Amino acid sequence: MAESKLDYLTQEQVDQFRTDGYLRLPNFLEPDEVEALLLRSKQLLDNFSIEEHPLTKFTTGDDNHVGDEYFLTSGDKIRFFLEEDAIGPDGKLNREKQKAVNKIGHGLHEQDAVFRKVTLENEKMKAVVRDLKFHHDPVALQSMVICKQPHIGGEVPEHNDSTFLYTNPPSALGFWIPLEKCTPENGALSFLPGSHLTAPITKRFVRMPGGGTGFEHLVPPEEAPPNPQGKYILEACMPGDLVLIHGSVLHKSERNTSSHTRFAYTFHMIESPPHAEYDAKNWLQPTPETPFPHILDTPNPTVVPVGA
Ligand SMILES: O=C(O)CCC(=O)C(=O)O
Repeated sequence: MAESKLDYLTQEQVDQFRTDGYLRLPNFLEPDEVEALLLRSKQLLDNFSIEEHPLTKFTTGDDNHVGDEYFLTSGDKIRFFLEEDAIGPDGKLNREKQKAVNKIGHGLHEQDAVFRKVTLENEKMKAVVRDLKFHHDPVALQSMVICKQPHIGGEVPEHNDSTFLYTNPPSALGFWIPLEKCTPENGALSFLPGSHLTAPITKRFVRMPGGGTGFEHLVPPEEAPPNPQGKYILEACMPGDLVLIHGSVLHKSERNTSSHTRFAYTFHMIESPPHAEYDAKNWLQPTPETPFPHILDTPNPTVVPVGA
């Protein structure tokens, strides 16, 4: 296929994303943009009311994923999910609220001007989206600040994003921007390169008919292929880098054992109809007031599919 003109990425970067299923773009944001995001994240932590908070913890295991109303209605709001280890046996916070939050989500890109600017009003971001040709007409689905608090910042086990942000066909694409240096000690992300080509999406995270959330199998569990094995690559990152994450690539992050936070801003895009279907089973639902915002002013005329 003839290569078309690229606006931000090089053809080598596009090819690397297609081969590995992820791509780190150093220095994507300017230092003042990173500073603004970090400052705003800290202001949000300072300003939220812990007295009115339901003490919802953010858990990521297969058996105990978060699924209460506070979580399920957070798609168009700015809400605060707590580290499991920040709540003591008495059910109360065991540290100051600023050091207890696992993540802030899931409507930062809509509700907050600082996050909106880098997500929806960012010409460089749009250029990356055009160059990747991953989606015809992407919409922003959700956004989060992941805090990875010192000592208690929980591990994120091996997963792929299209399981949690499901469309038919799968189309999730993650944008992950460290706001602080990410090291092996503070829980940098690591990836299984190429796993997006061999690990199909076999289950999806849904609202359960009886309430809460759980997984629906897309193939019978006994027929689901085991996750591919291989060598994970740890991506140490600097503030302002952008890591693009294919929705099928396996990735994870370890517990933060250091005494420093590891703030990162991340958001996800999905394809929109008629190219992909987003249904009512998904945990995150758009509302009439806040439909998922489109990213591109003009949809990509062609896309180049990649993945299992
Ligand atoms: O920031 C992290 O540690 C994990 C992020 C992640 O895995 C995701 O957003 O899919």
